[in-house]
Amino acid sequence: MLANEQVQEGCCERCGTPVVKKDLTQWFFKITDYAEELLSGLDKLDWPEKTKLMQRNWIGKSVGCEIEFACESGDTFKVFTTRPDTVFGVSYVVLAPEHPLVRKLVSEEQRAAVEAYIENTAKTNEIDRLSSSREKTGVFIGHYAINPVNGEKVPVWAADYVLYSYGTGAVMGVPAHDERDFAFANKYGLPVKKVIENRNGETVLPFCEDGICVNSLQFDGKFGEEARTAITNHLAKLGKGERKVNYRLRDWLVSRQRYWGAPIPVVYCPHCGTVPVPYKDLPVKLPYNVQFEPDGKSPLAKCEEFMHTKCPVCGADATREADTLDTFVCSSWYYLRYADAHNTRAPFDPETVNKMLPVDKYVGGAEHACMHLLYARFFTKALRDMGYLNFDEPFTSLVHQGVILGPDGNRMSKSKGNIVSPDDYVSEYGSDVFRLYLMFGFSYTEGGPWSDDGIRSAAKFLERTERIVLKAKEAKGSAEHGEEEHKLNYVRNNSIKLITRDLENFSFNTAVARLMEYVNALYKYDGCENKDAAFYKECAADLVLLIAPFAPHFAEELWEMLGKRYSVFDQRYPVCDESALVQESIEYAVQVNSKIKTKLMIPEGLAEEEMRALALANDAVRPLVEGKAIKKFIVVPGRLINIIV
Ligand code: ANZ
Ligand code: ZN
Repeated sequence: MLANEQVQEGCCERCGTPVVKKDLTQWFFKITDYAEELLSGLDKLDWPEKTKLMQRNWIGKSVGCEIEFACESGDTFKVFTTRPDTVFGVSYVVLAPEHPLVRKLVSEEQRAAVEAYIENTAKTNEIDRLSSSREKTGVFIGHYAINPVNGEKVPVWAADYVLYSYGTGAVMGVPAHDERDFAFANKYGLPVKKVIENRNGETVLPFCEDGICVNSLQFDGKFGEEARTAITNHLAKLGKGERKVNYRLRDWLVSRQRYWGAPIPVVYCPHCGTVPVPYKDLPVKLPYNVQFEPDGKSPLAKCEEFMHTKCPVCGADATREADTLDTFVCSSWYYLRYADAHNTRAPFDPETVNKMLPVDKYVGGAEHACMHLLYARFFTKALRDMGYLNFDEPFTSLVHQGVILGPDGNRMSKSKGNIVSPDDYVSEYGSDVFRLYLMFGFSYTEGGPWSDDGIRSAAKFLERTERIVLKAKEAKGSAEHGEEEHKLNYVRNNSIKLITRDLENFSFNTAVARLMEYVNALYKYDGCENKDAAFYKECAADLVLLIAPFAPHFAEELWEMLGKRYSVFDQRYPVCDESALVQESIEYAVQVNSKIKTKLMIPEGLAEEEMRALALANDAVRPLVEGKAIKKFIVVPGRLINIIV
């Protein structure tokens, strides 16, 4: 998993153990081995589309072809292209200035210019080099290469718009069909040769879309993908090319010259080279006695007691790795430790973790899209392949929370002076009111501006809730169940049903709105002359259970006040009684052959099919219709059913 540059094989001089000797460079994780799986795995994740797209772009898969060009010197190099269908239009090739062939092939006349160009390139960064607005520069190296499809001699240039770290670090220049190459060719007077045409015949250069091949010998007339496949196959037959998939994703450089971070558990022995710290000596702990002068050196490198150690293989004096790991390394697997936090023998026990995980709902900021969320996915896959995990993805479902803005609608910041401090509100209103407002005042995934009015109305709502629960507790009476009870029971069950659904969807603001409706319904019932006190208390108890996730301390107190057993959180969350949701019933007169036989309560809005079943099954009707063909079934909505047999 760990890779390090400049690898040398060797053996420990004392014990003969084969070891890998490496220079003190930096450590990488080989995340690129997982590029394809990290990409394809996204499809099955329940994550925001935007975040998945960011990861897709970050991984940056591109399917194309590597084509080999031979030089006059006999050297060869490969270019990576996504447009092999344009290979007959190559009028020059470009090597990244860092490409080793540049110095090797450069002619005597061009040497000084090329050296100066290489030196200049070293001062620029990748982002600038790739910028499309930046003027393209380059230098002819005084050497030529041969186009493998037509034997044409094309000049070799060095230019910094080609990155050494991507693809093969070399590009074929096709000015007629690539914006960048077009600008470059115009600037340096290189030929522009059209090899792709628009279907409608009007081809304005540079023409960069898919089109029909022209000036391309046997490939003339082929279009887009078909042409690319045919030319790639042709090149493969010549032994000059092959299909190739490239990824933008780079290996993960994890070495940091910092104190804060997990030490890299590696020891350098003069005899054995690079030796991993054995499992029994893990974790390597950070020393306390460190100096933090900003002198560009790792703080650990200056801590003698940390640095000096013994080689775990041969016991000789050895030194520790002075760098620490990128802190994203820790956040890539902390979720596994959560499931087994008290384990003193190992980071986690696979059996425990496999039972509990993956995480079925993960909440975090969208800014983590391409770092934490990608690294954690990589770690999960790597640990799976090492036999520790039996799942492929760490977070099955992901939600990004929104941001609470300052009252002025801007992101809170000291410089804008718009910071809202939770502590001030918690001490004035309590944490439950604060929490309830956060739930009610914003869409969870969108956030929005803070409002003092909003928090005041949250406080009022809890007061109103407390009063109605008290009233329910004190209520008297044992009224028969009638319309009022029916109505309240409807709102109660409807609230349970919709709040449960809202909670699952992270739609907390609508859930609180439904709680408010339910409280209103309770007040309405409280105004009734005759009440069923037992039923009323049941309804109030459900309200307390429903509100508990939003205002936990408050709910616990109300629960106690109702005389219920501690704790409100040990109770079952209310479950909707679907039968209570059946709409009000209307009395229908039921006739058979136009003579009234009975009366029937039929729920409002029932489909005719179901009405028919109800009517025919009725005890007064069944004997009269059984075994007979029903000629007509007449419904007068809200009043009457007439069955003609
Ligand atoms: C010839 C060509 C003709 C190209 C044409 C495009 C259009 P993506 O999709 O990002 O992978 N390229 C290849 N390696 C490069 C490097 N190291 N630095 C800069 N550019 C590089 O882009 C692939 C295309 O980017 C390749 O296809 C190559 O230009 C360029 F009409 O090859 B193309
Ligand atoms: Zn050793």
